[in-house]
Amino acid sequence: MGNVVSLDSIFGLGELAPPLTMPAAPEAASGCSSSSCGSSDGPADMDPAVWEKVKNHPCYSEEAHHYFARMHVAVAPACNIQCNYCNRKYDCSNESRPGVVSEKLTPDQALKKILAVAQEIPQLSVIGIAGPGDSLAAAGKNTFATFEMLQKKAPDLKLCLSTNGLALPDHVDSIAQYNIDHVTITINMVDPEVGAQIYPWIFYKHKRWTGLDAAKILHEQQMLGLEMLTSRGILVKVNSVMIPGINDEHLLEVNKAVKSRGAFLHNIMPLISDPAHGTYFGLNGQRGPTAQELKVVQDACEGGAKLMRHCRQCRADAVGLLGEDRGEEFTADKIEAMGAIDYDDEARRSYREHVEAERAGRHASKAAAQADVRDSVGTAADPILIAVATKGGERINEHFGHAKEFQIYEVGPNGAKFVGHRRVDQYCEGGSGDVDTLDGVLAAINDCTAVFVAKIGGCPSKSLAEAGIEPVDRFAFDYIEESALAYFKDYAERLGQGVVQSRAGQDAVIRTGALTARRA
Ligand code: CLF
Ligand code: SF4
Repeated sequence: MGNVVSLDSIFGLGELAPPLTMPAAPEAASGCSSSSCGSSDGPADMDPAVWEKVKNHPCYSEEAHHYFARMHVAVAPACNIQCNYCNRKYDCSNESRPGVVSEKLTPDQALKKILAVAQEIPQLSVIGIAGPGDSLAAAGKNTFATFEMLQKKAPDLKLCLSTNGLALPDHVDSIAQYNIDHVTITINMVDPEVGAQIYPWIFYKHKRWTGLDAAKILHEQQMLGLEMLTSRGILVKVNSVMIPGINDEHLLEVNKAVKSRGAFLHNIMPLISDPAHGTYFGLNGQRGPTAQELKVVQDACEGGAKLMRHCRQCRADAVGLLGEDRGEEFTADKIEAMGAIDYDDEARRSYREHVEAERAGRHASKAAAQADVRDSVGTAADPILIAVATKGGERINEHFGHAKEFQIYEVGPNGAKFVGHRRVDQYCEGGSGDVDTLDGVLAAINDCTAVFVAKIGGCPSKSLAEAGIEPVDRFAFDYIEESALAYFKDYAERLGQGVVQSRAGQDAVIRTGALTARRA
């Protein structure tokens, strides 16, 4: 495989060129960029040492997720607890969710795969171990063996792991020793009464524990592990699965508890529940939240631990930008067939320099667009949601019919910010659109006022307009946030004239599970 990848191909530009210049910031623009008002904190919002750790991490920085890729290696099959939303299965062509992988790897196989992917994908910045079981069960043997080799071979890649926290306190020294700067703990409760409804059992100190005892031990280990990591300056993200009727309201308590122990981010994710997955919750009819139910809980937690809203609930062997999965390009037989891989970080270095320069300009241009809206709209209109078809680079650069997900931005008088994403089936296959698929897209973005696209055909445009969602292609290949702010200014004016109606009160359907490469 070659390692020369043009930036045009990375950003998926093509038929239309992007704007070559950035809008200039007016002198009156304040220092409050949109990035400091939303989930995408920038260099002005944090300690420079912390910014260095997060700026290229697609999960820890919302902004970085438009530019950088992660790769998971599935070296940790064992788990020491049972969650009612998990049923680990190996390989299923229709499934894509955490805990599911196609191929389990040894540390040696994992290293070779990482080096192959690093040569091919210059956006790669983070290697994570997230299962398919728990990265620290079985004493974390394979996890640390993989990171030890990787640290020596490819020191520019950041190391990241994800755990349920039960064995975490025993492994904090090793985590520090291998320079693992980013740890995710899945914490769904801080009250064992709630925990007992989520975890039927745990395996701890050579014994199986059930019920309240199990939940109490897990809770204590999670809190202890979190405190031990943050006291050493290791960044901790907390993932919580939102389970309506069980822990939805309780997640506010979780948010407070993890903030007080120094968690860097809190990621509240919708429950993935389907009888076909064979999980306890799936088989017992436990539903996941709707889009607005999730947003209400996330919004209620604003002001506590900072929220992550761009999680894609990846598979344990995911490869690529968060909104894509290129795993099928790097299957075990393809990697096996390769000879020795020469490690070269040149392409990744140039890519990072390019992104660094681009982002510096963006902070000023976002601040300018925000100041313009604040001055001209004031509080005349409530925030709205906009769905965006994008392939990355923070631009509107995807056709409506080719989108497999829409990114959702909330834009209002205080700025524009990413608040989520909605998976959809691709509407246009082989040159023609599918009506049933279009219904699914409409349901997924039904709470949005507009959808921004690089291009859209007449039929879907008409259906969107009939559903009350405005198709907008006039910002094709422009930056998302600046375009959203320009649109909002115009929308507020039209709203005042009675030309458009507010879509407040609409809800949408979340389709859970991660993106996956299409299999033959
Ligand atoms: Fe992987 Fe997790 Fe590290 Fe990211 S994923 S181990 S922190 S590199 Fe990211 Fe995927 Fe969400 Fe995880 S989008 S599931 S939050
Ligand atoms: Fe599954 Fe992870 Fe829960 Fe273990 S901790 S049961 S792998 S979801």
